[in-house]
Amino acid sequence: MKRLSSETIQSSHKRVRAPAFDRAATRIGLAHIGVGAFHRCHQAEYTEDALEAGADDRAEIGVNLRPPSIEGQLAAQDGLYTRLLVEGDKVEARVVGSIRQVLDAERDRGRALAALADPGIDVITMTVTEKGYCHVPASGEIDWGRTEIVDDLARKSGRQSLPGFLADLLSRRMAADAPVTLVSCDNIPGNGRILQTVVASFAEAADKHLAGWIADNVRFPSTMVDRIVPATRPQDIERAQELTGFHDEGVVVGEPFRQWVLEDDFNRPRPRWDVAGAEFVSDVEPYEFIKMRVLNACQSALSYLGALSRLGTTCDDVADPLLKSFVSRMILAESATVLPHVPGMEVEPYLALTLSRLANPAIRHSNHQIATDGSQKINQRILQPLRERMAKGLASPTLEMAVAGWVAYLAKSQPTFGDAWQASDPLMPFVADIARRSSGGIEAFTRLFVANRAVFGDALGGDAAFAVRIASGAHALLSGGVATTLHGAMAEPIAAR
Ligand code: CS2
Repeated sequence: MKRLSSETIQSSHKRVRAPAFDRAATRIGLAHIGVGAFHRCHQAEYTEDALEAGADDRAEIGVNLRPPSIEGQLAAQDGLYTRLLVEGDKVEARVVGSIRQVLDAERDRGRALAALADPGIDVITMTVTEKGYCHVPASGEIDWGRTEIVDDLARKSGRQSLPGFLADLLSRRMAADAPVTLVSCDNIPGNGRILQTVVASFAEAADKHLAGWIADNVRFPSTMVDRIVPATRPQDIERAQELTGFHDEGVVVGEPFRQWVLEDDFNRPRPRWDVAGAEFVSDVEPYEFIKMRVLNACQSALSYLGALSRLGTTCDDVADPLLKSFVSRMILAESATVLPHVPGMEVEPYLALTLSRLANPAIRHSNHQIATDGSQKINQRILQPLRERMAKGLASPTLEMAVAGWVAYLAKSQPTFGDAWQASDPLMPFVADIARRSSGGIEAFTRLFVANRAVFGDALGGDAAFAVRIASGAHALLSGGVATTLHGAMAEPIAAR
């Protein structure tokens, strides 16, 4: 089987959609940090569409700061890869060519920095996962206690964290007098503000002159990005192979739906992602709130409650009538009351669309994948609406049950609570410690857990009644079973306490 590449694609005998533009005539004017499946199935496809429409001539260079090696995946393929869109039994394959070059910073840091510092690069997008920003989720400030940040501040170069790496990069761009726009495409609210905060705070502590240059020469628009793209499985690679006739190490699989809303704050010519449907608006926050508090909140709640019910993927979860009505009730009766109004994203139709997307049986998005790094996700998805309701004196039994589901999910990963699965979260050392200290008692575990201020903040972390409610929810989920417990939560009144 031939490997996909610029050369082999010329001789393809299958009818595969391939880049309909001259790749050699493009220039590298965009860059992306963190070329994972999500980037390849989202932003890179918007760039592909802009190139194909002849609206832009900027292709991109992709850089990975950490494994997996992007050079291993894409260098031998000249950056080409197949993206499959799947829905039910329909599948559509497209070979994407907007990534012209890839580099692993771990292999050659200097080369990656030099490439990203090229003044010809106008915009650098990034997907580095929520925890990559090294911020405190509850406050959005840089986490000065993070080992990577402490280590990076002690160094003058070769910095490893995202804020440190960007400080190294921006010093080079300062030397080259090359302003740039940095676009966070991760699911954290006000992602541009958070990126700006961590970069500016790090620079302020490391090099005040650089901090001043950044303030004048770097923009950080916020964005809302959306497409469901689970981790690629071996069978996806086989499927792409059947459709295209090529072996491809860079296959990505997503749903047909996609959306991208960006804050219109660029100091370099804006990429023409608008020709592919991206919207440039003055304020992204309302869009982010709706996406994270509806779609992402449903995904997270389902992932914990689904895993506790021994279900495998989101589509299995929403096929369960009780889980589906639980999340619908959580959004409509509770989260919706603290959502902004965005024309075209009204809650009821948006939730209906969300549930139909989540029910797509061709998307195998595993509960454990979504449950990963919950400490970085729960704030924007569940805790923030809960806090806002609490401030209005309103009870939130289903949002709180989603939190209890998270606590029970983490507890069950521990030997004292059954060692049911392996959970993955930066919080795991803390979880292991409090599990040992509470020796199998879920109430004690929950009280210690909820007192974690970096996740819960002061209002929830210091609220003893909240801790008691979460503990009793987690206890019920673990001992009384998921179905009975959810029925109980859905029957509770939600008016003022
Ligand atoms: C998911 C998201 O894994 C997760 O945390 O909730 O990746 C989700 O699929 C995307 O935000 C959809 O745009």
